[in-house]
Amino acid sequence: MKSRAAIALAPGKPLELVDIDVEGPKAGEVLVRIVATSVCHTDAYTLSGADPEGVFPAVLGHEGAGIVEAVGPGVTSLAVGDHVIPLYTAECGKCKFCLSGKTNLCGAVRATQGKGLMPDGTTRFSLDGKPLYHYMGTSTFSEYTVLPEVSLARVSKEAPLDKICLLGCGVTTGIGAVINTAKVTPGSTVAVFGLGAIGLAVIQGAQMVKAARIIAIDVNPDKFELARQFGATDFVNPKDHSAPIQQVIVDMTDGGVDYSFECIGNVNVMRSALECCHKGWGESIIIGVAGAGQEISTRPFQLVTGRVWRGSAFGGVKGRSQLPGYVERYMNGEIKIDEFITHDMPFDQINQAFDLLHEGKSIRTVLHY
Ligand code: NAD
Ligand code: AHE
Ligand code: ZN
Repeated sequence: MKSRAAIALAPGKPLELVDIDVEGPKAGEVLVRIVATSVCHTDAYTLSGADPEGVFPAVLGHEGAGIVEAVGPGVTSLAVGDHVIPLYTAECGKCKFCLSGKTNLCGAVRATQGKGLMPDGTTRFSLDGKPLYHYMGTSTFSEYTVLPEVSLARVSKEAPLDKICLLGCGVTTGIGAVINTAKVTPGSTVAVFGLGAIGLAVIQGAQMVKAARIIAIDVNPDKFELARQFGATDFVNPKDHSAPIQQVIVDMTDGGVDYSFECIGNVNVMRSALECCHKGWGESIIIGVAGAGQEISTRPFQLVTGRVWRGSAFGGVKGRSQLPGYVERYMNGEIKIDEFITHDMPFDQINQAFDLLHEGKSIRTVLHY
C-alpha cells in the first residue's frame, strides 16, 4: 500500500515528504495507522548523524499513537481496531531481560531494531523499489507502519491519540525515571538539567512523589515558566553564574541534592549533574543521549564518596504491561500531557516541528496525519 511519510534520506538534511510503499505485516507483525506523532530530540539526534545506530534512508519517528489496521499470522494479543502506542522498548515477557525483574529492556527484537530492520532482517518500507530502513522499531513518521507485536501497547479506546502519543516517549520517560529508576522519596531535593519535554516530565514526576525542592536548570530562561507550572521551586540559568554550575547547586542546597537528572545529552552537564549530588547518598540519573564518540568522566573519588551514577531508558517502564496504566492515569487527571503540547500541525509541516525544537521554541509539536 501507499503511505504518506517523511523520510530521512541523509544525515543533516530536512526530511522529504513522499508517498512510500509499505508491505503488509508478516508473521508476528502488525500494520498500524498512525493518527498522531510528535518529534522528540532523539529523532533530531539521529537525523543529525550523531547516532551510531543511525542508518539512512530511513523512516524516523518513535513518539506516536494509532490504530491497528491488520495483523500478520500468529498475532494473538492484538486485533484490527485496537488503539496502540508503539514501543521502542519492546516487552516480549519471555526473554532473559523480561524475566529478570530488574529491567524494562527486552532482548526480543533489539538487535535487528538497531539495524533499522524487522526481526526477520528485512524492511517493510520502500521508495521507487529501493528499501527504506525502519527506526527504533517504530517509524511513526509514516502514516502506515509495521511493528513487531511485542512492540505495541494496547491502550484504552477512550483516550485521545493526539495526546497520548506523548506517552510513547517523553512524558513516560521523565516520570518513569523519577519513580522507577531513581525511586525519589518524599521530601527530597531534586535538580533537573534541561527543561524540554523530558526535563519537564521529570519535574512532574518529582512533584507526584512529593519532592520538597525541585531545582530547574536551563540555559534558555523561556523554559522556566512551564517548569514552575509543573512544580519546580527554584530556577537556575548557568549563564548567570561564573562558578561551575555544580558548585552553584551545592551552595544552594547545603552540600548537594539527593537526586539529579540530566535531560540534555551533554556529557559535560552529565558530570555537573553527578557532582552536584550530596556526598554519601546523592544519585544522578542520565536520561540524555550523547553522540557517537562522546564519553563521560569524573574523579572516581566522586563515586568513592557515595555519589551514584545511573541511566534510564524509557523511564524503566515496561510498555505492554505498564503503559496502559499511564493512559488511565492521564484520563483520571493524575498525569498531565496536554501542557507539553505547545504546537499542533498537519503532518506535512514536520520540518517546521524540527526547527521549533532546535530553536528552543517548542516543547512538543503534535503532527496530525
Ligand atoms: P529538548 O531539546 O526539548 O530539551 C533539551 C533542553 O536542554 C532545552 O530546553 C535546552 O535549552 C536545554 N539545554 C541545552 N544545553 C544545556 C546546558 N548546557 N545546560 C542546561 N540546559 C541546556 O529535548 P528533549 O526532547 O526533552 O530530550 C532531552 C534529551 O533526552 C535528549 O538527549 C534526548 O535524546 C533524550 N531522551 C532520552 C530518553 C531515554 O529513554 N533515555 C528518552 C527521550 C529522550
Ligand atoms: N542508538 C542510540 C541509542 C540512543 C538511546 O540511548 N536511546 C534511548 C531512547 S531515546 C528515546 O528518545 C534508549 O532507550 N536506549 C536503550 C536502547 O535499547 O536503545 C545510540 O546512541 O546508540
Ligand atoms: Zn524520544
